[in-house]
Amino acid sequence: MSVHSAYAVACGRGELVTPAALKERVVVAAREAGAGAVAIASAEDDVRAHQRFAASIARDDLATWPYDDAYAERAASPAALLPGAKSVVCVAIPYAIDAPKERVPLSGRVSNYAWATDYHRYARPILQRIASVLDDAAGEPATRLVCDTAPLAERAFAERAGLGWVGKHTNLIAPGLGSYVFLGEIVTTLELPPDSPSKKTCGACTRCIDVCPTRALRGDYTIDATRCISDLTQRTDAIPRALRPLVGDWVLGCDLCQEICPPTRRASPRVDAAFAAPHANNAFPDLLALLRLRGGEYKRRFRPTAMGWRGAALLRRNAAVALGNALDRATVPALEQSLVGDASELVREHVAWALGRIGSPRAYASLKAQSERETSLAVREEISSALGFLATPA
Ligand code: B12
Ligand code: SF4
Ligand code: SF4
Repeated sequence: MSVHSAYAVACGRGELVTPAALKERVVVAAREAGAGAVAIASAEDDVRAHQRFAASIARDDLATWPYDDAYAERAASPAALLPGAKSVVCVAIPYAIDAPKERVPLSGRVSNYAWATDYHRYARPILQRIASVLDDAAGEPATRLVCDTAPLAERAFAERAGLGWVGKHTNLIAPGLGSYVFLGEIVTTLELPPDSPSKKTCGACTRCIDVCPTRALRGDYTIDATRCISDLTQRTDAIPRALRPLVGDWVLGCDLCQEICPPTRRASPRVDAAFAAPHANNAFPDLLALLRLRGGEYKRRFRPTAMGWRGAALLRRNAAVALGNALDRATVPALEQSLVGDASELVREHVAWALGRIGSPRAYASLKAQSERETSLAVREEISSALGFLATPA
């Protein structure tokens, strides 16, 4: 009998511990480290999760992601991450904190998960603390940590562990904590008694589906991620023109389907102050300042947060879209400056769109002037489209 699958595993400190007692230690360590909930799943391959993931790839729901069927298969198999995996310890870390009270005019919205501490950094010590209990029991490394950092269908395993249920908005809802929770896992070669899946469901509720501005949620627990504002504001190429008006004032992520979700609204989890926005500007950034954002300030303000993943140009692009949607003629001079001076083609494209959407005589004149000196084909095409739109009688 291997030490990793026995009813009693040899503890690194020389004692014997039963799987049930080891599980108890894991639960205590998770609570002490700050997890809102912890539950155990068996590490057997999840055939249904693989099928659902493969189906979503086949529908092109994840076309903006580099996923293929081989990835989907790996994501459903903890043993592909850690050979000999027996159990997956799943934790939920609550992060939702009330929005700052002040909001300046012409500000954008950032999703709650990106206001403060980057969750990858926050989760790591929690997962390490739990893993050390298991490694210690095995007397050798017996764990692999995951928090959005490796191919693993995190929601599927959290659901199998009974941490909660996957709602129609496709987020895991943990009873008492709601869906504003990050997920993290410790895959281990040790056998721990698994917990049972939750019996709760969304029932007849359809609130998240009705509120989604882009119709990304189908209602059958699937999502077309290419329509989701969270994806649109994070993709590194152009946001499809038809979807830009629907992005509204979001400049990173979107919380609409969770804000409206009854079990999430009812929940009142204890949330670490590390997730509070250090300044109202992190939750509601000034759009004109964001349009001017450059490297130094970007690193200082956003690098410690989940807004700091994809570079300043992406945030300037998103500011341009939100300004286009704000339809405020007073922003035209600032947009005009960006159209002429922003070094990023991607940003200039979206600025051209914003000017076209605002459609004032000065916006028209700036587009016309830039159409004669613009060297990028993509931006010239965007300018033509904006001018064509403006030339169309209302
Ligand atoms: C790609 C990705 C995205 C994409 C695609 C999202 C999606 N729903 O697939 C985009 C950019 C849109 C996105 C957005 C967000 N994301 Co994201 N994202 C991921 C990532 C990296 C992979 C998800 C994935 O594999 N999707 C493919 C689908 C097919 O797999 P899945 O969602 O895991 O689905 C499984 C289960 O839902 C289940 N299932 C599916 N259908 C059904 C049907 C039934 C009936 C049942 C019972 C089960 C079930 O089986 C599926 C296959 O394994 C994960 C991290 C990870 N490795 O898991 C984070 C993750 C899912 N994201 C997370 C977060 C916080 C968000 C946002 C809330 C951020 C924001 N505010 O903007 C939004 C939420 C938007 C939304 N409504 O989903 C958290 C979710 C936490 C939670 N409570 O569920 C994760 C787990 C990261 C983490 N470690 O905390 N995300
Ligand atoms: S995060 Fe926003 S865009 Fe994405 S599914 Fe939810 S409501 Fe729709
Ligand atoms: S809003 Fe309703 S349908 Fe959507 S996830 Fe929440 S409970 Fe489920």
